Amino acid sequence: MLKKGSQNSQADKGCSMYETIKYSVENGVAWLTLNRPDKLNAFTSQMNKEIQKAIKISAGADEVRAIIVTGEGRAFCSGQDLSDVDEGMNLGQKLREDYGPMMEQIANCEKPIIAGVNGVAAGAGFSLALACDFRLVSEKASFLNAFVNIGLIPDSGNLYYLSRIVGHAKALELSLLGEKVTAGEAKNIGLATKVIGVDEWNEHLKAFAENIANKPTKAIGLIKRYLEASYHLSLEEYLKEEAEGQRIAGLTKDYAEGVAAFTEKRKAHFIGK
Ligand code: T3D
Repeated sequence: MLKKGSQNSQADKGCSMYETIKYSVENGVAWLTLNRPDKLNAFTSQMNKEIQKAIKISAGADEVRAIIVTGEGRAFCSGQDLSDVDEGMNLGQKLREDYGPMMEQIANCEKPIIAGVNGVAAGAGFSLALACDFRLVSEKASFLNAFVNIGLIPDSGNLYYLSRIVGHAKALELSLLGEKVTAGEAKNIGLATKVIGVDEWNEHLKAFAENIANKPTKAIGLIKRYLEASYHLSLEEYLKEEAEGQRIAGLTKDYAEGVAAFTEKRKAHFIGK
């Protein structure tokens, strides 16, 4: 059986434990807002760890059935804080210690994660948006694979996700040229799930997240797990794993509710169990 990373079962709604992000839970949705607007929400080591913690808590909390990651102010995230790096720094070590664990935490989370891309997403901020399951994009937002502009390679899983989402040729183009992608182009190349007008931003983001939070959460987690596994397994191995996944889904209360609702010709009320 395919296993995902261990998750904390402790629910925590308080914001007081965070300094670089804001965290709250409402109507089954955890809102994780990057909160360094004067630096366009650039990552620091502390922010990497706080995001990791908030995702872990959300993953283990029964009342959370969807997660939104968004940014405070005019940006989503401008990537690594470039005022917080020293010449000669071991960037490989920084990735292993800060970015890698954060990206693994996101990848292992079986709850749906929505990037609410409210403004520019650059460098590792772009990678963060790519790692999410959906990218809801404000019409004033943009994406920038900024790494090449400062002599680095795209990191934090960027090439892994980007090539899967937009294909090899487009991933190479965005990574080698390091030019901004507008919200409209992001939609055309399959990077944006949906582009939202500025006036409808909050309302639409909330509605999208609450809609998915009301779906059968266990099945959603299994779908995420098995889609990812499909890239690494032979068809024979995959079909064996898939049967195990469906065995698990078939034991959930939500499956029973889904069938009952169909039979009774009513809307299903899923509880995420
Ligand atoms: O290095 C390692 O540790 C390894 C890991 C690397 C991961 C990475 O993410 S590498 C890539 C790092 N990010 C970038 O290279 C992007 C840098 N930023 C930009 O290219 C532009 O700021 C944006 C395209 C994101 C936005 O442009 P614009 O014109 O809207 O805003 P701005 O005027 O450039 O920035 C506004 C302020 O935010 C400005 O500060 P000031 O002058 O008002 O005091 C600017 O310095 C600051 N800011 C923007 N991005 C960063 C930043 N400060 C620190 N780090 C940033 N990444």
